[in-house]
Amino acid sequence: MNGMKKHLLRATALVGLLTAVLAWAVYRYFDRFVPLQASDEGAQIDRLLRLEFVLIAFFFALVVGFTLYAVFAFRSRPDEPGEGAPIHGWTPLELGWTIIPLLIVVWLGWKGYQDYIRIRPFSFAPREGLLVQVEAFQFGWSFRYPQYQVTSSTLVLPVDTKVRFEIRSRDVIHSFWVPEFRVKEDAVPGRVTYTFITPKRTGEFTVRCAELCGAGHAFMRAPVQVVTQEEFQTWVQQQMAQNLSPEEKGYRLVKQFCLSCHSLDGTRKVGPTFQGIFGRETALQDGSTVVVDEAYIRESVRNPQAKIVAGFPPAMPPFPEDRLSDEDLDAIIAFLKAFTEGTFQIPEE
Ligand code: HEC
Ligand SMILES: [Cu+2]
Repeated sequence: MNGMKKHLLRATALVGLLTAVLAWAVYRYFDRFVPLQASDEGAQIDRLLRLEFVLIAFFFALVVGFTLYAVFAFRSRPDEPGEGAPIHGWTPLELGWTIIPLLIVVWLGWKGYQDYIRIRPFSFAPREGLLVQVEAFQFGWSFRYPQYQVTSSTLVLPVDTKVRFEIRSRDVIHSFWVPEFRVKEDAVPGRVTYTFITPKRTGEFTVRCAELCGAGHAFMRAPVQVVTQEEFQTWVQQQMAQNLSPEEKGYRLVKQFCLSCHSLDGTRKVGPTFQGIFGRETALQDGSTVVVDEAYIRESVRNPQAKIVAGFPPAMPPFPEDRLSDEDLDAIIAFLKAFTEGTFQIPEE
């Protein structure tokens, strides 16, 4: 029995040593075996994965350590007769190696579940942060930012901002996956799935489809750019400007530059109202009249003193090109025309 104890001690020491070396290697080299970690959610997932690898290292060492030890310590020697005494069941050991792994697996399942609901809450999903609607199709991706009415084929995200993704599919099942963010979520036709990602470093990544969806599956990629929050705002503004119709753009400019003196609802302010302005006949101070057309508006903006409306002070400042480009002026004219004709609805704000 004394010999048995000695063997057990030595084998246990070997298992301990192997576990320590492997666990050290897991921590030391983990980063080399996974993609760059670029989101807060990814940090949680990596922590759990590392813990699992350490447990795996232990069980690997347990099996391999005892086996190796037995192979060397109990190898057959020339002077030894036949086999040793047979060993039959040992209930405490069998119960032990059933119950302990069971507890470990349940514990890991519980930890995984906690991380899962922290990353992707089931109910009362918070709507704070940025919302991005992802649409998957054979074979590509489209990203819509409903808060800004912007649609893009590149996924641009501000760093350190919690982003809620609403994921849809136009045709078959796809799966939204950016390996650096770790999180993955299926795009299922007829359903809206969702997930959350908080990018934590700027850089360029790639969205991949992680569900075999047809011949072009391998090419179903889209660029991801994580940028600073200021860069994101600039990008959104640019996209919004590109998306606006001339009338919308004109309306914004008028709101910005003109509505302090002109009204849209017929009210008389410092200057005449813009209500019904296009094509209206205006009486001028010098007794003549003029019909408001493009040329007249252009002149009124660039050189307001040229013609003064009767009954109003010559109080309008000129808007030279460095304040209002020709393009801006065209947009203003387009707006005033559409507004007069009733084809432009003032957006509610
Ligand atoms: C500081 C006040 C002020 C601002 C700002 C201003 N205007 Fe005026 N505007 C006037 C006044 C006063 C008149 C009437 C006297 C005149 O004709 O100069 C006028 C007249 C006009 C007229 C002629 C109206 C008519 O009934 O014939 C047009 C067109 C016009 N403005 C366009 C604009 C546009 C477009 C902007 C913005 C880019 C603008 N104004 C900004 C004060 C202003
Ligand atoms: Cu796909």
